[in-house]
Amino acid sequence: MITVYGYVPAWGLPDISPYVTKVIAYMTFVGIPFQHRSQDLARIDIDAPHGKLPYIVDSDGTKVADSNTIIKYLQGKFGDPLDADLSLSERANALAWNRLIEEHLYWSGVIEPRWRSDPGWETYIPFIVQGAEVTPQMRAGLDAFRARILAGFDGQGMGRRRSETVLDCFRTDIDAISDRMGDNPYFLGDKPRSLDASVYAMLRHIADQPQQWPGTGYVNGKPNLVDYLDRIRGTYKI
Ligand SMILES: N[C@@H](CCC(=O)N[C@@H](CS)C(=O)NCC(=O)O)C(=O)O
Repeated sequence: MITVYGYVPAWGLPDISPYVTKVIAYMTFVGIPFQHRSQDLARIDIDAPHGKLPYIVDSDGTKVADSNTIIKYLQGKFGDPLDADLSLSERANALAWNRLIEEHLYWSGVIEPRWRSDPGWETYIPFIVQGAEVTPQMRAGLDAFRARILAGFDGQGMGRRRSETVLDCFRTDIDAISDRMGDNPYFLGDKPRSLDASVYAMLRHIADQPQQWPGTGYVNGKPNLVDYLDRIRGTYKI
């Protein structure tokens, strides 16, 4: 059995991380059994190869980090039922969308509302600790983790932009995703592809996160994205 190491479930999603949710979505789409475990955050830099989640541990002890590398590993081990018939041009297209979603939209649509915004951060804490009482020591650990994430936000560059500009980036990406999807049942057409694990996880996280910010409701204002999220949840129960 493969173990997926992540954070904790929240607001009806398997994990508060979109990348952990993505790996779980992929494994659910293709029917690979797994168990989800919460990483001890005090040990994240010891246990997680990149100090980030997800990573998986296979039953023979093989450890693989990074959601895209994990999916490649799973495709190598179990075959590639979702993408095997894609042409090179379709693969290139899928890669470009994956990068937009994971290397750009993630920062504007997830990190900005949850980690940069002070009210967003206060909203987030009870979910991270799963409702436990937050002691001063825990609070210091949480705030240190926030500083670590915000250092990444700054390093990526999105965090150096004013919030108004970040919001504009967010809306532009969501518009593009909605326009590209059009009436397709799945992002690239009429079949689910591995890219849908990424699209679904990120859009679901953005649409469902409890933080109130100027981007709240933007995904839900796109009927084709709402249909897409409903279709995948209805089919795969994630
Ligand atoms: N490229 C990685 C990104 C993983 C990632 O950024 N995970 C976040 C949670 S959503 C994390 O663990 N961040 C901790 C950190 O940046 O220190 C993947 O696709 O798995």
